[in-house]
Amino acid sequence: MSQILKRIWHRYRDTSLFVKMTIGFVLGLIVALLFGQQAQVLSPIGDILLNLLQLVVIPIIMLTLIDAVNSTQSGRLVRVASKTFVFYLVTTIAAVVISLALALLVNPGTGLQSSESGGETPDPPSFIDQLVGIFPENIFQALADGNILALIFVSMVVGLTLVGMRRSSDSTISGFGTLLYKIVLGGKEMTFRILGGILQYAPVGVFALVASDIGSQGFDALAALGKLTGVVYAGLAAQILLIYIPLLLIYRVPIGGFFRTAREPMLTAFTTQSSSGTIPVSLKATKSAGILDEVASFVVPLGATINMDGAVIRLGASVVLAANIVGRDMSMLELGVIVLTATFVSIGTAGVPGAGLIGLTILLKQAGLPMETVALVAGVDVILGMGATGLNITGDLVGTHLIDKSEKRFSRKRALSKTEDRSTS
Ligand code: DAS
Repeated sequence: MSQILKRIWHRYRDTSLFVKMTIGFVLGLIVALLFGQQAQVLSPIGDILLNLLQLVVIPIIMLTLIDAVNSTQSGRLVRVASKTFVFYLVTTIAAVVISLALALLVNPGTGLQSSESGGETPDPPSFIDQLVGIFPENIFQALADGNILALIFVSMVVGLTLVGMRRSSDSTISGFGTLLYKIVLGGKEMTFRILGGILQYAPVGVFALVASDIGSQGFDALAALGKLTGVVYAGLAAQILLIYIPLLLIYRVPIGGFFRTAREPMLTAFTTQSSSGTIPVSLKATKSAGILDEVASFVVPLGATINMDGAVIRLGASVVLAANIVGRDMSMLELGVIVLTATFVSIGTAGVPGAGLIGLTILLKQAGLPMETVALVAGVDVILGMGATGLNITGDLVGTHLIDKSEKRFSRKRALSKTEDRSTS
């Protein structure tokens, strides 16, 4: 008996994670269709997966970033950071523009009326508050809040301090530095091993999440908001086809190779609806794809926090829906303001399930549109959130691949010019 169980376990363990997760996804969909609301009983099994992924997010971000800062030159760090910000800003603006253009073409929401109240509207976090929040007064509070920007800041400070200690001319201090760095490396290895174990549970969690989330959402709302859902999914596809794939081609990143690396994180994001929970899976994928550690460890967590192309696509389309419900024609100026506001709202939106609805509340308030749309859109939140989160992560991974490619080119060029200098002197 134990031999049979062992064999089944080995078979399961050796099957690719993507295949296992796809099977979990399909089975979850079948259960949702068969049992509808009743499938919600499975939600604790899915919540365990979300919790386990969140459990390793903080140590993985901190340890990989501290290691990256220690194994790279400061010039590269500054270059990577600037490229990351430019890439994320440009692709997010492109995403809102695509979504608004599609939504204005199809006009979702005409003929619809919202009935329920959207409830209290939270005040949008100001840009200054978000900026100040990057510098935490209490590291434990920042960790407990899952404040990833603060975490990135603290990890960079710790990493740079360790670099200074290791280079110190005082042998005691450099000894401490080396010891602490070894602990970081050991901790990183340990965390990735734990993640490997968690991912064995992922297919079961994915099955339960899909069954309970899709089952609880029901399909009536989908029929009523079919146009909105169609616009959002068309926008997600357009972002991949018109922005990501051309960029990958320009940078000569093989498309097949990219999607092979990205498919596990994409499926994890799609099924868990959590960009932040997907960070460990993305980092594992980029590691096995040979992406520079110093690139992935910075670009991936930052992207999961501030780069939300999928979220802005659903925000843009939902705003047009809200305007159509009240029969308001938006001017070019209003649309321009929405592009900018949606970009900032997405930067401040947490990478957790349902975050898109909070972002929408803030955006509608800013645009002076009816808050009740939130209650209406909530009917398809899971369906939209799945696609949006999947694209959010795809955008982060495209950025990671492009920046990795450009950094590798830069290093090659520099090495070449150094050899030329040496041979001419
Ligand atoms: N769930 C959010 C995320 O994790 C995106 C969204 O809800 O739009 O990225």
